[in-house]
Amino acid sequence: MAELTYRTAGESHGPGVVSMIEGLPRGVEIDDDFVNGELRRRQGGYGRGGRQRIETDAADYMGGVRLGRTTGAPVAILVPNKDSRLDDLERTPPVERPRPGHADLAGSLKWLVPDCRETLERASARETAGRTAMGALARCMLRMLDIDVFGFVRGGGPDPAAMGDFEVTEDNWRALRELRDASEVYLPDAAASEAMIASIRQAKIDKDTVGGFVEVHVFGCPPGLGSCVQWSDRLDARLAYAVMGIQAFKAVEIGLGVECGRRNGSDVHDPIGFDADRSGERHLGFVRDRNNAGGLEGGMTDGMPVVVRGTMKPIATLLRGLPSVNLVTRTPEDSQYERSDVSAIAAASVVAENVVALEIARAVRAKFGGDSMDEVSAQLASYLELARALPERD
Ligand code: EPS
Repeated sequence: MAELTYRTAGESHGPGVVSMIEGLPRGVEIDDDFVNGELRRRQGGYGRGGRQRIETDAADYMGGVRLGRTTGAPVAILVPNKDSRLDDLERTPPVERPRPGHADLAGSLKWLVPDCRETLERASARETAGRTAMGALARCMLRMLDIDVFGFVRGGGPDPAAMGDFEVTEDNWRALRELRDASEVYLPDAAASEAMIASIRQAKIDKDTVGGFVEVHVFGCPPGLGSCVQWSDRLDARLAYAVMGIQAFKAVEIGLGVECGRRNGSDVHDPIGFDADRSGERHLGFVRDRNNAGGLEGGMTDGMPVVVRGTMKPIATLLRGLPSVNLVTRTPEDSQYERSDVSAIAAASVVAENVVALEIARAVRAKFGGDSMDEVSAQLASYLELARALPERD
């Protein structure tokens, strides 16, 4: 069926992260190097903790794949955990001093247990290995339709110099991707990258943590993905849902985002032009000289690149602890330390890139239907042809 859904199960120190994605058509060519490359990138980045030296994440397909291609059946993926010790009570001791900012306290109250262990095991961002693998698979489908997704870290932390000052366009994103891949924090601006690394290094010395901003750009979306007819089908809403659903995210913006509230309409909305010579492009010739809308108007793609930005708070596990309360004695104590990251912003950019891809893929499946990649490609081509002939119709 053409409805794409995706779910995960698994704890940070359980046997593994299990994912299931349903609704991919038959015939998606799985690029193993790409999928496993995304999993490796998610494990990386300056400021990561000791766990990533233990794990070597890779996708193990348990269903829905044959001879390197999707069959149209649900795809089940296992990313095994090497640091599996959930039932070893000595190695997974109780956590009774909740970390402010983590799921610990809310989960303890929700499930009525003074030990935060089970809550934190599932709340852990280890789960994002599953969404990354599924998103990478969705991108294998999108690439077959000439839709590309590019994510990176824009900056973060207290130092203003740790913000990349560059524009992302259809023409420069591949070059930026090389710069990103040369940066230890996945920030495609050498000076800002150095400043951000310095902030993370200092935070480590101070037993503190660092958050930041990630950005995802999607190139090649045809117009009309998503819908204005029902709130839950608005693609901007779905993208916000998906990005906000990443652990530790506190804000999501589309295009100009929060800045829209400070400007008048003439300074926000993107004037529409028409250039017949460019009707072969995904915007069908309806050109814009800016993209404040972030490629989404009325909850639908307009043919311009889709631009999503997310804000990640600093990791809640501070080596120096924060004021908290012991859930058993109810007396004030500092929060408990569990091995963690000083910053996971680089990893978060990989997760954001891949969850955005999942939502774009979901919208593609909803609009073009079909059971096989051949059918999806034919439907897309036929829709673009009809849309180009728009002035001749009615
Ligand atoms: C993570 C693995 C975890 C944490 C991190 C994400 O490993 P461990 O707890 O064994 O050190 O480093 O989890 C969190 C940020 C969190 O909030 O729990 C991973 O693989 O991404």
